Amino acid sequence: MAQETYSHIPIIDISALVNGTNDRHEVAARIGQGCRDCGFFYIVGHGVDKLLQRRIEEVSQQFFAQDLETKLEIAMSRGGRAWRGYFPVGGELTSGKPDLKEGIYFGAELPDDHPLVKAGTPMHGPNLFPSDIPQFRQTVLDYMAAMTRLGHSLMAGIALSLGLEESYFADRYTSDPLILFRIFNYPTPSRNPENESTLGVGEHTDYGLLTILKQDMSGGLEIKTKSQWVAAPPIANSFVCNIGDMLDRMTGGRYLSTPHRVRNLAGHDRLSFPFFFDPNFNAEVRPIEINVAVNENKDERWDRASVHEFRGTYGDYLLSKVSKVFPQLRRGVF
Ligand SMILES: O=C(O)CCC(=O)C(=O)O
Repeated sequence: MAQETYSHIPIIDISALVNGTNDRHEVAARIGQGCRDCGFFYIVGHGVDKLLQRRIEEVSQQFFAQDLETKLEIAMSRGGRAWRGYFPVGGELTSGKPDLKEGIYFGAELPDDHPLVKAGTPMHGPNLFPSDIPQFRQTVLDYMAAMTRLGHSLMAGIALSLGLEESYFADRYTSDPLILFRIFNYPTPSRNPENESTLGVGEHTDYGLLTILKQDMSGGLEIKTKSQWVAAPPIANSFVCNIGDMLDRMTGGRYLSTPHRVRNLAGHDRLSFPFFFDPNFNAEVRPIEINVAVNENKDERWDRASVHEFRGTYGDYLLSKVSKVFPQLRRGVF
């Protein structure tokens, strides 16, 4: 049972980082502390337009309120190798079991004649947008642009927190980041859950560098710190940030990729908007310091896999993960 506390999760005002003032070094130090202590932190003072946040909520509510047949007009099976579009409740298996959520996957909007798309690179291509909600497309594109800017600022802060030059990640991994954006709708678990998981998202860690999550006011996100599940409840106009497996790998386990899950106990649908700011698909992900003692935790990890033993590009890592959570789509994509 999760405890109703978020005392372990720091709330950090990042305005100095966003504005590039001298105080950003203190902000960076607080971020570093959060990454080491629990791998999660809230941010406020981020400067993301409130109207844009309201718009993304509104178009998402409109989308999910439609009947299944209409939503399936942009089904993921139509997104091909770009891995985009809608999946219905039970369509994603985060930790081997169907999640109690429906959602839409987006990424950088790339035209069919983009070289990476022409080359058939998985996870690259055009998005699928509903045709009957006029503001949907532009709102999602505006939101992804705002989150990408925020991701660059936060990664500069994370670099400073590690004693690196501010542009460390941008220079090596994120000048052209792989961005993934998801909109999830979590229905209320049924009263008779015998054949149904009550978990909106099963226990997992995120795959890349940094996740920036907007959640509505329903609650339900839980994180596992020191084997104990702790609630990460909503705080108005904040985002929840957490680091992923690649930053855990790069830092030799000093910055934690912490397991988390979602249970919607609100009694009504819950909306969330995770944005993943990750290394370029073709970037080989290497430890920041070679020969440093690695804090290996594969025996405690949800997937019993070592992020430190992994060798290869971020694309290799990502594809090995997503093909497990969407097994029915795997054959069409690879
Ligand atoms: O919906 C949430 O609050 C979290 C979603 C999540 O954990 C994920 O997409 O990795």
